[in-house]
Amino acid sequence: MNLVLSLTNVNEAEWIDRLQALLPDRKIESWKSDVSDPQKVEYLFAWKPDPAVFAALPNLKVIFSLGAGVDHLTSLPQLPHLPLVRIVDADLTSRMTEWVVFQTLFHHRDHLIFAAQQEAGIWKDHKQPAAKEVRIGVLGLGELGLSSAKALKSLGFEVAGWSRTPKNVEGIQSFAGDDQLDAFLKRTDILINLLPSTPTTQKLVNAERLAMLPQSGALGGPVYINAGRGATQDEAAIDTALASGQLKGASLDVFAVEPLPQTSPLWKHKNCIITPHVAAPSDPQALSEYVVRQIKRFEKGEPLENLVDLEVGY
Ligand code: NDP
Ligand code: OXD
Repeated sequence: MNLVLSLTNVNEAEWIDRLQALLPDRKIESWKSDVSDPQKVEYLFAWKPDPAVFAALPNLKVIFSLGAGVDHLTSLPQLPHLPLVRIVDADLTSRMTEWVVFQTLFHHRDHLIFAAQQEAGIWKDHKQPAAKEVRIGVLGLGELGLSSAKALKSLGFEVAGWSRTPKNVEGIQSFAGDDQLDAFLKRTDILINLLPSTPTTQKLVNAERLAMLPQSGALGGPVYINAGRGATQDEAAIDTALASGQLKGASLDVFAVEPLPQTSPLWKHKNCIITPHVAAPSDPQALSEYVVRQIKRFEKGEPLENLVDLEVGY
């Protein structure tokens, strides 16, 4: 019934304190310390964990991912076939929705132009389209994609989403499966990527697909925004499209290699906003409460929520 944490590049002590306050009768330890009784550890809380942790804890019953994304676990050959719970939480969802709306409005309202004009002391207006003239396409209409799509719809944008299975959401056009991807891209002025990294989404946003985004839209060129995972995009294709003007702009929070190497050409584009994987940070208080709620459900014999389907990888 004890819990071990294996978190990389995260302030583990803070998480241990929060979890311990919520579960005072359990031993909660860091994998980095000597785990006092590995036989008694039933729960693992992980973010990019040390792969050795799985074999060392023979009685694990549930694995919790610190993130909404689970590719940091599913990519490990050592991952045991156990229930894997990911984060779905209102705090995380609203943080992501804020980031997506902020980046969308930034491009929609041509803020790059106005920021450059301010630097040069230029007072000059530019024609800006209404939200209803701009077609947004959200790749991945799950927890985060759907919340972002609804928020953008409420601002008046024309919104569609693409997912593996069709959706029926009022006011949001649904495209599903590989067969409908081209049609979805061909009607999209601002492409927002909130896909998980799975075997079927690797480099899904590539040169060929970027070229399908219309040049004739109300913004005067397509915009690409990604806060899902870097592995789902071809960074060289994005670099080329930004340099040639095929992409009018981009906002990128996630990259194939993080931190983004200094040698990446993406840093240099004036029309590309880069944030360091901060679109939706995991809040220790909100998410500790979530994990503890799941542990209590499990121990009462209730079903765990937000289980990952290990066959599809998300
Ligand atoms: P969900 O699992 O709720 O949603 C995933 C969506 O992607 C679903 O709509 C799913 O389709 C769709 N999808 C998956 N594979 C395919 C495919 N092959 N073709 C078409 N659609 C596909 O995940 P969340 O919305 O909670 O999170 C999305 C991702 O956001 C996470 O996996 C993580 O990588 C990233 N993330 C990034 C953060 C950041 O700070 N940058 C923070 C948190 C998460 P269907 O609905 O049919 O199943
Ligand atoms: C997550 C993330 O998956 O922060 O939650 O990327």
